[in-house]
Amino acid sequence: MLDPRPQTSTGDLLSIAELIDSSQSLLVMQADMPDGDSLGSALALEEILSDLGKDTALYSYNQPPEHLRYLEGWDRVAQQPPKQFDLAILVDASGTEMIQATLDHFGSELTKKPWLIIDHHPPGTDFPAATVTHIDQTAAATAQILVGLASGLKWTINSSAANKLAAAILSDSLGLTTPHTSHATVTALAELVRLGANLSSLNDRRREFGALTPELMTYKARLLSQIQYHSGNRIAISVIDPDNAKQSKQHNPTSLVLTDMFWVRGIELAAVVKDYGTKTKVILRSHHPVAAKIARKFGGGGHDNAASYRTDNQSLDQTIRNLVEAYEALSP
Ligand SMILES: [Mn+2]
Repeated sequence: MLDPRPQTSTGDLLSIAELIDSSQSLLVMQADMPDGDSLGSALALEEILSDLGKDTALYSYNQPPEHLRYLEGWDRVAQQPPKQFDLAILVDASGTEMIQATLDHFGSELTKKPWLIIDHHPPGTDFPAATVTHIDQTAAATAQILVGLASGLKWTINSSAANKLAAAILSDSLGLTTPHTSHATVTALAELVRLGANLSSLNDRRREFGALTPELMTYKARLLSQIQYHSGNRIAISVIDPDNAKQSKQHNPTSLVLTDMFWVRGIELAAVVKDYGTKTKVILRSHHPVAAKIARKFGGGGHDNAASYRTDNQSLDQTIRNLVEAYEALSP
C-alpha cells in the first residue's frame, strides 16, 4: 500500500503496475462533467480491471449527458462514491477545478486513499492524497494513453472495451481532426479496430442517441439566427438564455451550435455563453490555440482549442465584452 501522505510522483509503468496489483477494490472517477473521452475511458477501464479480477466501481458527480448514453454501461456510473475502496483512478482530469464539486462534497473521504491520475490535460497541483500521475499532453485523448498503458502492462482489451476506447478517441479528437491527432492516435485507433471496435456501428449508435427532436431542431435554428459576431467576424457568440441554460443537460451546445459556428467564413473563436441569470458558463472552441489561454484568464481551463470557464455576478454584456477583449489581447 502506498504511503498516504501528500506526495505526487510521475507514474512509470512499474509504479502503476504496483499500485494496481496492491489494490483489490478500485474506484474509477471522472471530472464533474463527464465527456465522451472520460466516459469511454472510464467504462473501458472498468472492463479491463474487472478482467484482471479487481472489484471496480464508477463515479462522476454529474450523470453522463444524454448524447453520450450510446455508450453501454453509462448507467453504472454512480453519483455517490463507495465508502470503501483501495485506490481511486481519476481519468481525463488533472486539475482540481475539473473535480471541484466532487472535492467539495466527498473530498474528505476520497482523499484518504491514494490516487492514480491518467490524463492528457496540463497537470494540476494541490491533490491532497498520495497521487501518482501518468500524464501525456501530446495524446489526443485519455483513451489513447490507456491503449498505450494496456500494451505496456499486458492488459487485455476485450472487444467491448475496445469499442468504448475507440469512441473516446473519436470524441476528443473530433473524428481524428484535432491538432493533437498524431500517428500515435491513429495507431491506437487501428489497434482498437483490430481488437474488435466497430466504428460504423458506433457511429450509428452515436447518431441515433444524438439525434435532435423536431423541437430541438427549431431551437437550434433560433440559436443560429441569433449568433453575435465580433472582432471583424472572427468571433461568433451564441447566448443560451436562462430558461434553456437550466435545462440544457438535454441539449449539448457543442453538437447543437458550436460546431456549426465554425462553418462561418473567417471564424477563429466560437463561444457558447450559457446564461444562468447571475452566473454564466462560457464554452470555447478556437482555431488557433487560444481557448485554454482565455479560459485560464477567467479561472477556467481545458485544452488549447477547447476550453471553458464560469463567471459569477457579472452582467451578460460584461461577460461578452471581457471575452472579446481577452481574445483581441491574444491575437494580433
Ligand atoms: Mn479528454
